[in-house]
Amino acid sequence: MSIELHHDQLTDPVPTGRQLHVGRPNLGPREELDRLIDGIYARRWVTNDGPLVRQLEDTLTQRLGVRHCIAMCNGTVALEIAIRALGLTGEVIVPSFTFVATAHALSWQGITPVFADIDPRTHNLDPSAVERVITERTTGIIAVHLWGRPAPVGELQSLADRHGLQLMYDAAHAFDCTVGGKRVGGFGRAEVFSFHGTKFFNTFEGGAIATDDDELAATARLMRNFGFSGYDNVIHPGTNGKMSEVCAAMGLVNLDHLDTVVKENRRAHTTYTNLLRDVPGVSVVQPDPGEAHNHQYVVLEVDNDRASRDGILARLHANDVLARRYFWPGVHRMQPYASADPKAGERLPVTERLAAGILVVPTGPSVSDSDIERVVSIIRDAVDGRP
Ligand code: T4K
Repeated sequence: MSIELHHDQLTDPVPTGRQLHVGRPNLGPREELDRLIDGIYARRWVTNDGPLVRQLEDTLTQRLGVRHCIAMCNGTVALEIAIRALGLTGEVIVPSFTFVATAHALSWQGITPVFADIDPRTHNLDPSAVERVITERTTGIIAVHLWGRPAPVGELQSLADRHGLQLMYDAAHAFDCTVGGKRVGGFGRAEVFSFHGTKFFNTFEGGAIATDDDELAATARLMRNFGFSGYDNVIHPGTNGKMSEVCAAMGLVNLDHLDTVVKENRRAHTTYTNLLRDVPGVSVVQPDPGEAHNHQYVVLEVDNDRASRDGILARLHANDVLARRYFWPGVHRMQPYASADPKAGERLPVTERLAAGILVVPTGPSVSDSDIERVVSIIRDAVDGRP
């Protein structure tokens, strides 16, 4: 396969230091982190199942209401380990409208991701579309709780049970979100979180597998540390998926301040919703009522018949607002998937339409209401065709 490298002017603007970003890290107080780092220095224990990682795992296990939470070096490796620990092979059904890691975690280990279309309202896997692509090679489904909105967990579980398939979740966006009042973390055989710096809850880099399955948890723990059971006893294939102590320290600090982050995220979401209400062709995606939500992303849906998503994006970038068109163009149009199945788009009409119309705008505690007023006035000018 030949590798095509290119620099896209629209999505790779030159950094100026004045920009408003999507994905600004939420960092808890420096003094609290310093105190934990002092302990790391005192113990001279920096990784390999250290005390801060264990403390983080215990805290997360309780918070998520699951039996096990296994901290990992990042969400992608956590996905790879969960996939392998579940014994998935052959074909696994995933959405294409997601970050590429969902599919890469499969193809990296020789499993074929098969893309199913999504629900136009929720942006999550549509169970009937999933059912249409099941074959005799299918062994599982990985659903994504996109933007933190939980996938249809009940319908997907009955579908998986009916066809004898494994079901797991990519919960990278859904920390502290609920479905039917129950926190994401305990659905399917396993749920995988990302604690990357850009996420609602971050450990700089990090991730975790949450599960109620004792055997799966034990296997994942072995796989995370090269399959070691004791000092020189390797009893399982494995890799290096360990979280470091400094990452766990950041996580422990950040966990104590998530209430403030969610309040600020909600404030920003409400401000965008109110200010964009009368802008034709642009709407703010709303979470399900009555459920807890982290509001990590403010997602705009642009109706390209009435406004131009890419026109708005170019105008925002020209004004130092680094909005993102996540998850353009859809994983099925990325390599190696585009070459493997060039016609996949024909069975993914909703994915194709949404990928062309979504815009994610800067939010979070570092984005003030007056920043949002500025962002919205740029959007309004772009839609109205004003220079
Ligand atoms: N599954 C799903 C559904 C995911 O969304 C992700 C990750 C994964 C799995 C895999 O989890 P990890 O292996 O990453 O734990 C970013 C993140 O790197 C990625 O974690 C995330 N999803 C994805 C949605 O966003 P990029 O390629 O957009 O990153 P980048 O470098 O362009 O940064 C994004 C924005 O954040 C920019 O506006 C700059 C800003 N930023 C970023 C960093 C790292 C900062 O302001 N400070 C920072 O330190 O992927």
